[in-house]
Amino acid sequence: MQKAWLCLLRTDPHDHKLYKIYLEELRSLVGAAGYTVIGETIQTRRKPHVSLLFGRGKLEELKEVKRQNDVDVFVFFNILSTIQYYNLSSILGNVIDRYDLTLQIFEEMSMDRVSKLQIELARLRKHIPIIKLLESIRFKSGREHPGPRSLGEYAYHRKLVNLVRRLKKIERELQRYRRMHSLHRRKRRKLGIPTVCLTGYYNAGKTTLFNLLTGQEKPVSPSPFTTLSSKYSKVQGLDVFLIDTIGFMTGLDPQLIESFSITLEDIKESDLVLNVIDIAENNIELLKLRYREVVNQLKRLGIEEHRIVYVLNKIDLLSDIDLEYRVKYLNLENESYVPISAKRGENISLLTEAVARKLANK
Ligand SMILES: Nc1nc2c(ncn2[C@@H]2O[C@H](COP(=O)(O)OP(=O)(O)OP(=O)(O)O)[C@@H](O)[C@H]2O)c(=O)[nH]1
Ligand SMILES: [Mg+2]
Repeated sequence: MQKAWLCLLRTDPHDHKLYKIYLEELRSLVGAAGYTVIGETIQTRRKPHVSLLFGRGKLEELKEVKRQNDVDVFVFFNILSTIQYYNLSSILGNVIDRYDLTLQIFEEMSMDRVSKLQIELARLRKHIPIIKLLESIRFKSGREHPGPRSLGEYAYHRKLVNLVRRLKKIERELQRYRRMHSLHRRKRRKLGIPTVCLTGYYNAGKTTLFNLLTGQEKPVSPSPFTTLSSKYSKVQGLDVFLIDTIGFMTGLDPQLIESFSITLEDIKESDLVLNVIDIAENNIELLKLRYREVVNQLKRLGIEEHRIVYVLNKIDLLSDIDLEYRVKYLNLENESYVPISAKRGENISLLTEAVARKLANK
């Protein structure tokens, strides 16, 4: 297994909790991507170094870490700018940030054409600026010497042109898929069948619930992002169309989210959104952080509160008292929520009743 070293820059010196949760999240993602975590470096600095993220002293420490521990990859929690990425890679070798890590996991999980295209688009959007930077550095250093530009520079330029061409091609293909998608959506609307969408953090149990309600057998697993592209099916015994979607994640780069716009349109266009929450998450602060992340993303997508039902999943792992405590902790007492166990099929009729009621009141 490849050895990974985690790096995180903490910009708020008063934050004594949140950064630990971020690290825990990063650790589980790094594990899911198939690396073994062998250590971590955290630096507190109010302002990130513009071109290095960490301070120079800390980077010297990291160089030493690499030498002593044979690190295969440095994984940064912070999203790196093009120049930071370029400099850190030159100093430390293989460097990735949370964005790259997420893409790596997505790639592992992607089965269908739309997901693959969306991932490639996200990758190109990130890498084209880096190649551009490399090219401009080479060009500048080339200008210092008389004579024609070297073959190396030419190759870089060609590469860039090809990548931009590929990016445009993917954007066009995804645009075609998007049009096809909205056509399907309009057809469903004409039939008068309401659409209900399952959203939530990765691993919340969305697909387990989807399978239970529709009789499908879509893949379910404890690894993050098992579902990448939306799945669609009629609910058994209810005149409702159900959509299963990609899971959310803390601090996902907007560019990455933008690349998955087809999926996001499914959420936006739904009559009702089921916000599936793993209410049994061991770390109660992580539970809150994840809950807030999804709530914020839904707000950003313009989903109004009256269109949301909170589905508190995995109650088979909790006592009634614990469940009650957590409902209060998340301030959900006055919201419309249903505690269920998708795995055991507990309270499913309560959920379908709540869905039918909400749809009738629309
Ligand atoms: N104990 C328990 N485990 C559950 C329940 N629902 C789902 N799980 C487990 O939680 C894990 C994640 O389930 P999924 O249905 O794949 O979750 P998801 O939200 O679709 O995850 P992504 O597709 O990765 O976003 C699996 O190991 C399921 O078996 C439940 O009600 N109780
Ligand atoms: Mg899923």
